[in-house]
Amino acid sequence: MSDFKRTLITSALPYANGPVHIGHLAGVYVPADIYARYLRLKGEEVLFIGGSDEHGVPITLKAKKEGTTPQAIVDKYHGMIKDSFEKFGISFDVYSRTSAKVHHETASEIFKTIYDKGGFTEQTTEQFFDEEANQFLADRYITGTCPKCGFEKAYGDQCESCGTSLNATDLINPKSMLSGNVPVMKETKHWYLPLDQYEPWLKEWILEGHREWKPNVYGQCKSWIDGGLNPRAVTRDLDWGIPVPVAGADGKVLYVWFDAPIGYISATKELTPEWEKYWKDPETRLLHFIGKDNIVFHCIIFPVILKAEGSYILPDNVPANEFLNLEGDKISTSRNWAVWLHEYLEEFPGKEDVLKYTLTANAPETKDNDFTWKDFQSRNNSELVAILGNFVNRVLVLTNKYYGGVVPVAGKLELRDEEALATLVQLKSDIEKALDTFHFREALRLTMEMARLGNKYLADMEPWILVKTDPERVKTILHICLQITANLTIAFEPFLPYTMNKLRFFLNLEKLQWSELGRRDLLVAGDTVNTPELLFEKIEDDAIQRQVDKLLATKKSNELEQATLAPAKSHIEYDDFAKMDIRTGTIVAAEKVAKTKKLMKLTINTGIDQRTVVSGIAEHYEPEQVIGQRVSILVNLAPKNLKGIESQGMILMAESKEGRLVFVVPGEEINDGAEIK
Ligand code: B3M
Ligand code: ZN
Repeated sequence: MSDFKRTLITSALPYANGPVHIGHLAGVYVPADIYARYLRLKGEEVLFIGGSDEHGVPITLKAKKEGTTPQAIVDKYHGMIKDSFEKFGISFDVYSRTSAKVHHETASEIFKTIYDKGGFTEQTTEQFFDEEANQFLADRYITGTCPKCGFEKAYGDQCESCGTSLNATDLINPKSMLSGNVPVMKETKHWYLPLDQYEPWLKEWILEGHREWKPNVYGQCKSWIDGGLNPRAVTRDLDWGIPVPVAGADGKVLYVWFDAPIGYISATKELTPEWEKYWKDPETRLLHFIGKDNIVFHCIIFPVILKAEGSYILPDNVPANEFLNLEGDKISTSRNWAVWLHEYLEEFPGKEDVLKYTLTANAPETKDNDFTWKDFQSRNNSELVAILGNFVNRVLVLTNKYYGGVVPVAGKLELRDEEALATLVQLKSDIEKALDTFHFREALRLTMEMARLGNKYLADMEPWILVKTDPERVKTILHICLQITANLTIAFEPFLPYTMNKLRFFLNLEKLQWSELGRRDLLVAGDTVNTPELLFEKIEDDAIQRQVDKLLATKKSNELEQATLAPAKSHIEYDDFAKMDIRTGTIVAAEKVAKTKKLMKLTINTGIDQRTVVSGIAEHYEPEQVIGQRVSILVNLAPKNLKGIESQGMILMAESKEGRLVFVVPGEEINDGAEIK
């Protein structure tokens, strides 16, 4: 790292087709933010880039679904996403968007440069076309079965189940998302990035040159490269996106995965006229923080684009994470199986750091991981409250109580004091090692060790007992505790920035540099501290239960939605229908049929007569509820004996998705006896 002068951190640009959830935060933005804050604390030159991805089929499909324009969709969600990130304190230096003019220009220029160099191949091929919608079916406009894993809802550009990047023509049983029809093949011309030609270079650059990449990242790259790379189309037949900037490309736009990563460059341009320093100077270290489904695009396709253009640096590392699940199930926008950041912000105001803490403590760094509300609660209550909060609070309360808030003078240190202070220094170096290698959950664990150390030291020393017999010794003990507390403001700053802001206020401390971590003189005798408030509050069971219930309700409604309606029965002739004599009627008496659960004996006024009908509604209604109920009744059904009662007809009931039976009722203006036909 020392070969570099500065670091450029990018974080994946979320599609502006929906709000962001905890999976986004855990996989990408929290680790990127921790790293950016850490480098800033070290006084390094660093930029942290973010923005919304506003092109591609995910946007146009969402617009279609909401019955609005793609522009309206991206405006809405870009605003929402940006707001959530701001409130969570994700410390971007710039948060841009790919519909920005500077981005259209930058992406077009890069395409043109490669085009002019002859860096693309042109191919006319047959692509899927929806005749009803009169449109070519790019990427997510088409679904089908993944040829690799058999997942039935793979998209035309990628299978979300196994992560494979696909061409639409690879799909088995392709289907149009527009009409649901089987598409036809139609000729169209596109420009391709000849990835195959870059194979030897990729082998050398990644497989030889970047063995230090995380095993999940290196492994995916290796399997891609070893599997052989094919030319990949970088243009699409679509009406939303950046128009292909060459002659003869009417109605075509740049492929979203061509333009989106260039968004990192455009955002840097938007931020600073010195953008080239960050993108073209080999002394810049470029890092892409992403989720695992984006690995191929950031490690292979984007680098090939940059290489083909020729004047840009390449990523030095791509610390991609695996996925976060929620309560044992894959997070899914379409199934609403997520914890949405904008909702969390409303439901747990002031607890941004708590969520970040939980997500980091349980980060999906080496494998998929699970977020549970129970774990969230216990991380808060038994770690943040019971260790960090408790330690800080006791130290500040005692300092106020014994010394009126003035930092006491330390006497001669005992071995135990020296040991505690030495452990701080050791922990600092361990935390650095973890952060430098993107092991954020380990770094957080070690940082919490620092608070644990303080908590234990304080408990072992028992100043509240000693104060009666050896008040001088107590001064030393609290002096040490205050130094530990001051050190925590540095160590926790990358992880819990809002909380450390508060803690610095309690201690009357400025923001300190990372290099000062481990010092034993961050506060000096005579400095004053303020009366503390609690750093964290306990989260009660009912708050957690509300979240669990909310998810249960989601699960239930998903299941109902999935419960498929019975298919239509086969045709009958009109005469068959005409045989039925259905009338309007009113229930005039009702009683449960003894020794049965389901049956109710009804007396019904049919207009033509009063008759008895035995009906299976007793599990759904009480007799007194149905007296007076209007009904539709089939009066010429052959009588049938049920539990010793002759049933003379059948009332019509509709069955809801939940299996509830509901009366099919004639309008009020119809008298009993009217024929239904
Ligand atoms: N928007 C995909 C995603 O949100 C895509 C990332 C772009 S990064 C340049 O997972
Ligand atoms: Zn698959």
